Amino acid sequence: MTPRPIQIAASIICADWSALAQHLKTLESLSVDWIHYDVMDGHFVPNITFGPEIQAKLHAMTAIPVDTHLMIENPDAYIPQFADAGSRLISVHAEALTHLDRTVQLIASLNVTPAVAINPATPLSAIEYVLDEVGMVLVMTVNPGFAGQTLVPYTIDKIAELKKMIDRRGLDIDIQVDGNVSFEHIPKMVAAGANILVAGTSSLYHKDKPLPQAHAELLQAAQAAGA
Ligand code: S6P
Ligand code: MG
Repeated sequence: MTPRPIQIAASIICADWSALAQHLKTLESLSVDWIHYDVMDGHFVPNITFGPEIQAKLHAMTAIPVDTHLMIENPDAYIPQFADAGSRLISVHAEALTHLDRTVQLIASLNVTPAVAINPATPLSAIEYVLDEVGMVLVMTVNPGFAGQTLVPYTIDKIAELKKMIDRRGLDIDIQVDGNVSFEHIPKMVAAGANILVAGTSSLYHKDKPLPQAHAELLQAAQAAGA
C-alpha cells in the first residue's frame, strides 16, 4: 500500500489567542493541513473547552479545514451543529458511544468524514468493525483532556498493530496521533504508521522555537521517518 501523505493538524487550544487572526494567516502561509479543534465537556474528560459557535467563528477566519475532536458524552446531540460550523472531519471516541456504528453513519450522512478515536488503554478490537466506514483513526497517545502531557509509551505498539490491521484489510485510511507528538517521538510514531500529526506544545507551539522553524523541523522529522 502506498504510504498516506504526512499531514499536520495544528492544535488550536495551544495557540496564542491574543493574536488569533494573524496566527491563522501564519498557519495558512505554512500550508498547515488542518486546524485541530479539541472539544471537551467536563464529563468525558476532566476539562472544558469550547463548542460549535466558537468553531464557526474560527472557521470563518481561515480556509484551513477543521478537524473536530469530540471528547464529549452524547456526541450525537452536537454532531449536526459541528457539521454546520464547518467540520471537514469529526472524530468521536469509541469509549463514549454505545452505538458507534450509528454515530459514524450520522457523521457521514452530513457529508463530513467520520473518524473514530481511542484512548490509550482501549483495545483495537473496539473499532475493528467500523474501520471500513471511517476515513481516519485517531490514536490518543496521552489520556485526553490536556495539552502538555507525557506520552503513554505502549501506544506506539498500538499504532503499529492498527497499521497492520488496516493493511491486512486492504483499506486506505489515515492514522492520526494526538498527544506529546514531540520531535523525540515523531520518528517512532511515523515509523509505526501514523501520518496525521496533531501538533501542540511538543512541536509546533514549542516555547523555545519560532513557529515557522518548528513547523519546518516537524515536517522534516516526519518525512524522514516516513521515507
Ligand atoms: C488532548 C487533546 C490534544 C492536545 C494536544 C496537545 O486531550 O486531544 O489534541 O491539545 O495533544 O499537544 P501536546 O504537544 O501539548 O501534547
Ligand atoms: Mg485532540
